Amino acid sequence: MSDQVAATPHLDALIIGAGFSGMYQLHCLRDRLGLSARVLEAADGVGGTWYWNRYPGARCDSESHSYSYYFSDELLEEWEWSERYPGQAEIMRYLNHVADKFDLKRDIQLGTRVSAARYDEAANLWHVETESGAGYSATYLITAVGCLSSANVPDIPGLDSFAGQWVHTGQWPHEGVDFTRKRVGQVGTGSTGIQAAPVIAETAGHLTVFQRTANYSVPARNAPLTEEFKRWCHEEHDEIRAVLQDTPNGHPFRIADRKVFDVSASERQEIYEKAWEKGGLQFRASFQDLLADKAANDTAAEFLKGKIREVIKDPETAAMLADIDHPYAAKRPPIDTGYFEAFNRDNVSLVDVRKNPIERITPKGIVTADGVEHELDVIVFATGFDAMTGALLKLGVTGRDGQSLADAWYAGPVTYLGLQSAGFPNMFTITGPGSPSVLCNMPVPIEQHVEWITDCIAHMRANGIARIEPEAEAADRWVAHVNEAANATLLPLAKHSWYLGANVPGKPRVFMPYAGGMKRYRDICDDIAAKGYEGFVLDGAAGDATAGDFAAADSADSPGI
Ligand code: N01
Repeated sequence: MSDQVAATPHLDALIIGAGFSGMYQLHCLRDRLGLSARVLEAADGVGGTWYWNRYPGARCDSESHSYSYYFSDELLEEWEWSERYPGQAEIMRYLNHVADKFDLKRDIQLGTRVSAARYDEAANLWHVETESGAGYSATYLITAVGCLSSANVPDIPGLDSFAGQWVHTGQWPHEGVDFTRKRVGQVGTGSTGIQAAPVIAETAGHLTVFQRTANYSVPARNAPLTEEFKRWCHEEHDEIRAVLQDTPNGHPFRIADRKVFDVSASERQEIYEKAWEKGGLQFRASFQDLLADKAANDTAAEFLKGKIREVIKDPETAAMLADIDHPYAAKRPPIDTGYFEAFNRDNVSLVDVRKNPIERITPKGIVTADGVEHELDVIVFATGFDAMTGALLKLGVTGRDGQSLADAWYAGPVTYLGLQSAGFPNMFTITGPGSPSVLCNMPVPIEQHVEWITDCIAHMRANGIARIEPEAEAADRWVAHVNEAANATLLPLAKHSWYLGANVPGKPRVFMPYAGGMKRYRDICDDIAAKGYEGFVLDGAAGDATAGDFAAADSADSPGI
């Protein structure tokens, strides 16, 4: 265990996780409210998802000037990103810089994995245990474990017998993996696989990509930032912050007002071409109805499939890559640097495991249903995560009356605003299920949650409120609203999406993130707080107002766009 901190029997607040969320939460509670607070972090360094995801090509899909904290002007002024999209190593330098600047490390206990958290009603305290047997108690428990931190390694028979090396992209070895002249198999073609494949192909002897669901991708067009752009970021950070906070998905670009069929087919083609040339997630913002109207979406889907066919030389491979079964951006849309081009290399091949599923792994490699044994030296699982709930449920949380979080969520997560669950007083979740989180540029929802939680705790302390938790009815109404918001978009049409939990066998199929837009969500949270924490029970007394119906989702505001 590094960076040891002397054990403290009781704290005001215990925070689990030292990524973007946990670090800012520590700063707010300790330095703004003056509470005793500590972060417990399983890794040996800060950084959260970026600590673990060191796979080749790991880079953020959000543009660097938006993938930053905006709470400190001084930080914004002193930090300078080098490229349009920040790479994993640069993000780690940034997060370490933040941790040092705000002197956070002295209250972050590394190498400490939480194994249980139990609410003690009589004492109104959370008792937290770690794998090493240490115990803590705290009044407030804040989980900052990230939405994509519980690696999903598929349960394929024979994996243990594999004679080569296998790795998951989300648990990448710090010493790296040498692919030189090796036969590499990559399972998975989500955002991660699409980033990793072209980089692995550069050194591998041969790369075989096992594709279950074909995916769209738009070129990232990463490049070094110009001095002029860097200057603009420093001078205009107030304006950039305003855009980030005003857009439905927290990105630094606005969604066009026009609808797909407002323009002629040739104008549309021109708009898509320009967006393609510009590159990045901004492609989604070309029209406001791309995620609301299937016919509108089809035009973008056809454009992108056409690009795949144009790039790929081998017609059979092109057909497999363009055989995409979901609307564009109904799954998290990847962006890439040379993904499709990689399939034109002699050392890269594609296997369709929708048609011929992986049956087993042998000491030599992967056997598919057609009986072919694909001989491999390394298997890379780019198979994603038990998203949004996996890491939370692994904490072993038990709330009031001995009810576990796993039992409370047996049919899918039930939260109020993604922030709290009924029966788990004083436990807050940053970017939990039911909040916009993964549908946004993450630092934006993270800062909003941290600040809302901080204000809530400040309110409790100022008013002698010992406990806060949602009314069960308010949480149920919120879940209904989350469904309503998702159903106003095309997002649920992607049947194999981790947004729905569909990538993990046996996981309840529930659309988890809030698709009503970050701006609307922020307004709802602020309104609820302004009304005396409507829908929450404060210190045993019901809040003075009952949560309203949150207004119908406006599809034009969908953050998936
Ligand atoms: O994971 P995924 P990811 N047999 O779940 C396949 C964020 N991210 O790590 O679609 C065969 O998207 C699975 O197939 P299917 C971003 O939010 C951010 O790529 O389930 N295949 C799919 O192709 C992203 O969405 C950045 O049919 C199997 C792939 O594995 C999220 O992380 C960069 C399989 C998993 O795709 C997750 O992305 C990268 C099996 N048994 C990622 N099991 C940033 O820029 C799964 N698959 C911040």
